[in-house]
Amino acid sequence: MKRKKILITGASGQLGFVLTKALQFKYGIKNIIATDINFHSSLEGHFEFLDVTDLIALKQMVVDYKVSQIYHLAAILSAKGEKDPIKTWDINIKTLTNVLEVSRLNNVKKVFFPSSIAVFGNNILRINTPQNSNLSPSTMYGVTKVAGENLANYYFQKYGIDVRSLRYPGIIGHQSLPGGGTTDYAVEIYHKAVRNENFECFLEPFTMLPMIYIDDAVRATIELMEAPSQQISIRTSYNLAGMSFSPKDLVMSIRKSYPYFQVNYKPDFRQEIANTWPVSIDDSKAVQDWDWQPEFDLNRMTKDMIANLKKQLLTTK
Ligand code: AKB
Repeated sequence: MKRKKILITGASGQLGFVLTKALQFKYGIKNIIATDINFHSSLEGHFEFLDVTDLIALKQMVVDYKVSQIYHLAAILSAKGEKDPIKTWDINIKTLTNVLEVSRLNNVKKVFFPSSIAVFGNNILRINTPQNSNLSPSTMYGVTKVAGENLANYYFQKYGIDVRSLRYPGIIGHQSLPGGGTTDYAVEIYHKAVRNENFECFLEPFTMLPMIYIDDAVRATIELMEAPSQQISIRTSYNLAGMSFSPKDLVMSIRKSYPYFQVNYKPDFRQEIANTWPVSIDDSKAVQDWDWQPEFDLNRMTKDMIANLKKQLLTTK
């Protein structure tokens, strides 16, 4: 059997960093090429600087290393994207079309493209948001994800490229910080708690959003990519659920370990984005097609986050 050669874009990002390690573990460190425009100093193995807007550079790398799969994670997220919507459109769409075109022309068989709950906007059922909801996103990031889902489907239908995708909820992990999302508060809050510092939350206390622990997000990605092709019935992007909670729920969970943890609420423009997103997600298609089951609920995640962040604090002291 031909060995997989996997190229990851955005490997220094919040998800990319952890997914790179998981893929290195699963397929062998020699078979993974991690790329980004920034270097994460804890990344091990083969790393290359790559700006995915540069079609020639991407193509060269795919040809040189005989890449057979691409996980394309590089993107601008929802909140940062609203500061410069045109740049967000340019970067998110240009990088995805480059990845798909290079794949088409150079025999890359499989591509992973992350979508997001940001594809949903007003006019949806916000509780258990169904897979086939109307997609009218409220952010440019969401607009690029809707377009990306359709591009993924197009390249599958027209050229037979095995593109697979997940609509990630907010991802929470201890290994790396998110950059520029509406759900970022749910990571930052743990960093403050373990340092015994107060936290200022940019969302209102009862803003319930879909979230997922990074271990589950990484496992879902690999399970989707490993599933037999005939089981994949969604070629735009699968709804994916982990848990749902509000800032208030999260504070209560943290207070089990830090009873005096203080939070004050100062909602900003990100509140308006969150108001248009689902409260919870119906991921029955993922359950049906490739047997998806999350393992982490809020309290289990909190225990794991706190234990790991405490360890990190001790080693950096
Ligand atoms: C964001 O908040 O922009 C991301 C996402 C839900 O896609 N975390």
